[in-house]
Amino acid sequence: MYPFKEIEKKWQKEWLRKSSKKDLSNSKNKYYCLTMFSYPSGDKLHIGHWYNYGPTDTLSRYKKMCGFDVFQPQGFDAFGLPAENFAIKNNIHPAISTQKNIETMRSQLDSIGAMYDWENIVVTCEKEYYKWTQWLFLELFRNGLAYRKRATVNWDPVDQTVLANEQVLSDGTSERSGALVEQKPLEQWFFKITDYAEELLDFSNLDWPKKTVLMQENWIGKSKGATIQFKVDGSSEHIEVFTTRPDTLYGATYIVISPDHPIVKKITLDKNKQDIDNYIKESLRKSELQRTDLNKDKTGVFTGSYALNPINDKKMPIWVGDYVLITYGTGAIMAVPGHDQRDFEFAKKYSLEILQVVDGENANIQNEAFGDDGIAINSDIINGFTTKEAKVKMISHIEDNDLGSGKINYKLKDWLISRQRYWGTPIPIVYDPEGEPHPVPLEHLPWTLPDDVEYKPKGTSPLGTSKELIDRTEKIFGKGWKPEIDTMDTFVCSSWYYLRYLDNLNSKKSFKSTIANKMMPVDMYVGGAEHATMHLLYARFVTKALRDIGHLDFDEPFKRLYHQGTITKDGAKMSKSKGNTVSPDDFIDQYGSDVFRCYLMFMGPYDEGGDWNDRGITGIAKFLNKVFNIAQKPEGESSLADIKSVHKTLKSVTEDLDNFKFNTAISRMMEMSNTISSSNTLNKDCRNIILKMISPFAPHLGEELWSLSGNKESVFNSSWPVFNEEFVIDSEIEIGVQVNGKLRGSILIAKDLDKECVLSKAKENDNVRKYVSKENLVKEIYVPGKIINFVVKS
Ligand code: ANZ
Repeated sequence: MYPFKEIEKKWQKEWLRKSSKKDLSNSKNKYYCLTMFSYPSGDKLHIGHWYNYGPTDTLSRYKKMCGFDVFQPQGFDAFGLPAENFAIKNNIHPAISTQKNIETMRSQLDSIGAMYDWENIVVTCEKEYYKWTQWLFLELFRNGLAYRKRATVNWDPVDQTVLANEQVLSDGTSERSGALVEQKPLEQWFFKITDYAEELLDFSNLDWPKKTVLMQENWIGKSKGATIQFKVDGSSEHIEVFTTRPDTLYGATYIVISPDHPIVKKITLDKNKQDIDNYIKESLRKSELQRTDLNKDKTGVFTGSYALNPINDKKMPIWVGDYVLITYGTGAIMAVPGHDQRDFEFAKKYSLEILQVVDGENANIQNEAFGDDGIAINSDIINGFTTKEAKVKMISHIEDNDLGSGKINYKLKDWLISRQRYWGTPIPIVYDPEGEPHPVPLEHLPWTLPDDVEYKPKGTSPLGTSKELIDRTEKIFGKGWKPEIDTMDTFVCSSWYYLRYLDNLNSKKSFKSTIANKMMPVDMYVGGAEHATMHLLYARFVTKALRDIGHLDFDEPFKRLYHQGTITKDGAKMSKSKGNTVSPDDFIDQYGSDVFRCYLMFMGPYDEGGDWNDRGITGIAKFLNKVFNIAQKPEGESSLADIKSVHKTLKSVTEDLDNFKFNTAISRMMEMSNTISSSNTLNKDCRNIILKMISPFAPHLGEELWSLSGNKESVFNSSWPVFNEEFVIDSEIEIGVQVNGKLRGSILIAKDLDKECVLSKAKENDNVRKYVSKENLVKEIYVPGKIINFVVKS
């Protein structure tokens, strides 16, 4: 084995020694290559991290050799629950354990040998960073994009904190602790991401995986429909509903309102009150996801009151049912059991009227609702119209008659950012004696996270126990003033870090707009697909908000997005929370960092990942060893076959690198090394190409071999080689020979061989000879370079 330990240590040191902070304000031909930074929550980097960082660095190094001014920063997403839970479990203060973890991870990251711009490091739990996260909060607050509201929130009883909707899984459990999430009313801070719902649906200038775009679209959940007013019979009250199917108004036979709808109290008759109250209590225990689960039994209670269908004055019983959510639409629906499956099940259960008002293929509302589009029936003014036409007609009818109006709704809700935990950015808000919130002025930022806190969770915010924070607030603002004691969701920290990387040492500003406008958007963002709806949506929102406030002049943070696949272990996702991680350190010790990186890239297509096993790693070690030996062959002639192999490989590797196909690039280079290894000498051109080509994949080895062959400058300052067309195009081609249209053989011919020679060569082919003779030959057809067909008498 080549002396990888020595080589790797040497070049890591040398690269670090030579690296210096880039002047990004003067960057030409920039390429901002970003990987999602890691949480220092456990004590070690695992293979999954390496899988994100190693191959992406290969891309960065390649891009640098292609002449791009590559910026590849790295940092730590150091606040938040994972870090805090780790600290609690190990009984050390999160500041200390986080720092320790960062040091370990930093040395592991160094062992990747990536060309990180470490001078631009950000660590989100440091004052120098979170001061500006607080600035971001205040910018949003001043511009009406951060507000406080009492809301029923998802409460994780194990982690003792609120969770964003995105952090609750479809079975109603917390994605982190696995606990069944409860509902709890609390005063919380929100960011108004919903203001951007429409713009966030525009992906036109983004090169993103289709699946991720679809997930964001579904998460934003745009619905076109109408709101319609229903008068409550015998009262002055109205119930407004949101529907995506105004064309089914004639089929609406009852109303369902959410248990938390304020009108419930007003319209419930005395005799129904007890049942309704019990039902409301019961449903408050369920999460939204449990309530809307399509497979769950729908339940409800009759209020005793009726509404009038505005289109025909028919009486409709008003029910309370928890499959209707207060947070969506208007919190009330017109039930159309003939055409909505949830309503159908509800109507069957409680024997409510089911009417058919849309007809179409397979419409049979005896067994289930007919939810497809079709033709309106039993619907007076819209009979005979298609669903699409009927919707338009009905909306104009209700608008003309003041019964309601057309409306667009989004599923997206505002981003709940308050957390009742210690280890996060303090929300820079103080309350006056009347309880009104006020921003902490910029001069008092960073609004520091106090130390005198019992940080273990108890169900209320730990910051409330800090005497220092309370004293500080009163001292600055006056007697009776109180600090906000919640901290921010860690996703706030990561919603803008790509901007801070650009200007990380700026003590006067979060970042300089001129630098951001020059360097952004990120040209290539590589990270896990699990961030499709949270981080990636939040970052887009923050960029757009900062643009509108006047700090940025671009619309999107990440122009191209790529998700590396997941590395599994025995089928399960490798992750710290599952405790099935494999540490890369032992492999690096045994085979070296370059072998390990190449092995990860060789495992399979980069976006597919795979199940971890180390069976093939020795094959990669052999390959790099071979490269090590080839590079040291004496200089001399190279055979045409060798030259061709090198140029052809270069062509494929270049194409593969542009398309993230690291695995096929490596197998091409393996083939090449097999071809070349038996030759005694190597010409200079071939050697240079081989060394340059291997360098992004095995950077330490590449750099060492490049220097051994007499180069003073780093191989990464050299330019990516260009293949010679002449060696890539084959001068010989293979063409098929048919007899009476049936393929009987193939021949290898020189590309410019004339027709006569081609035909006689074809007739000499052993198999073709069996079918073709002078006697039976009728016609000879030759399509140059493609095919020969002999027509024979049978
Ligand atoms: C009548 C109707 C007839 C409906 C029909 C659907 C089909 P999306 O597409 O998800 O926006 N809805 C409205 N508000 C609701 C709430 N707060 N909780 C639960 N369900 C609610 O779905 C909109 C449809 O979901 C609305 O259109 C309404 O049912 C229901 F053949 O109204 B529809």
